[in-house]
Amino acid sequence: MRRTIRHIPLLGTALAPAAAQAQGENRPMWYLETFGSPGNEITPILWGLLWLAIGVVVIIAALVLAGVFLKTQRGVDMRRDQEAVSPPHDHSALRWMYGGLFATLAALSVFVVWTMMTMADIRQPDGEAPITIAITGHQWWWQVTYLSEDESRIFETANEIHVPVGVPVKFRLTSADVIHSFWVPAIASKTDLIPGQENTAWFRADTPGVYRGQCAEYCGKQHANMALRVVAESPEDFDAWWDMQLEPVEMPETEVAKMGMELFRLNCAACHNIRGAMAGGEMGPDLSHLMERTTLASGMLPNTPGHLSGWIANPDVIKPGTLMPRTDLSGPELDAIRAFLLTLDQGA
Ligand code: HEC
Ligand SMILES: [Cu+2]
Repeated sequence: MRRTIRHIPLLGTALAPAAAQAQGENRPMWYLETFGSPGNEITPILWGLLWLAIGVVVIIAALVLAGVFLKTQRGVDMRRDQEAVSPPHDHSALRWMYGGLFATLAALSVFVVWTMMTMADIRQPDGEAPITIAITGHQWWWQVTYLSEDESRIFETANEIHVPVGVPVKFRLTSADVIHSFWVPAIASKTDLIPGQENTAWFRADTPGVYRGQCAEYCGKQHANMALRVVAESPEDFDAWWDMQLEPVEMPETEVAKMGMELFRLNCAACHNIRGAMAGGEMGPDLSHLMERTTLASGMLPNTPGHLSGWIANPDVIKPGTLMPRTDLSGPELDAIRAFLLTLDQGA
């Protein structure tokens, strides 16, 4: 028993998949152990409340048991002594009630003060946050815009958010349709994305890795499939990734990919933009450098040629209710579009 109790604070470490321990590995939705701020400041409160709750249950259970047993020993035997049917008031019982009230107030006051101090502490990052990312929630994907004072360095991507480790990043959060909520539990708490309003948040990832996030406010049929990934990498890798995003995509070389590009322009560009290749709409995710993303459809599918084919042929079968329509293209036409999409890698 003692062993079990001693290990409970380490549950976070014990239960997380072993792979997550290695540097730069995938980390699942997990909030008992955090890898950055403000999660690092908030998680001790969670553990504190958990231990408090466990303590309350144990103490109450002990008191109830004590009450039961003490009562049997001291209790009145009504069969033998009819006079004692209503025992005299025992005012000493009040001591227990006042004691309990005081203990509750004291414990909760500690948590109120601790929570308020933590809230004040995490309102702003310690120091400058040099990077600002605007995120717009859509049913059911994340539009991600990297902002910069230098307009030529602004770009857009979707669903996968790269950040440098050790550097605070600010977020400006809004929604294009209904209320969503931005949540990457291993690094930060939730912030809602509300249509017509801009909320701000920040976080700093301290350990390289890929952290799974999730929309945390029910937003319709595919809410559960509105995942996101935070890729925390070294500042050098992050800068290289940003520079890569600014590269225009290479024009397709093969005949089939060229045909695919034309078909894309006709059938898909109304909703999808590809920087440097064609100006497109904003109804769907920006597909510039699509092949540099590891997943499709907001974390639903690994980004492989097979899944890409399946998705563009029949998005509604994979993600029922998705706002990407099925197009009436023939097999060869879809193959051509896929050949074009597969060229959207690092670029020149
Ligand atoms: C009416 C707008 C619309 C049209 C037309 C459209 N799409 Fe989409 N597309 C979307 C939306 C919305 C999503 C996001 C779906 C989701 O994740 O729920 C999406 C997602 C995608 C994705 C996944 C991107 C990612 O990073 O997850 C690909 C690839 C894609 N579309 C390709 C295409 C191709 C190819 C065509 C043309 C055959 C096309 N789309 C036509 C709206 C559209
Ligand atoms: Cu949602």
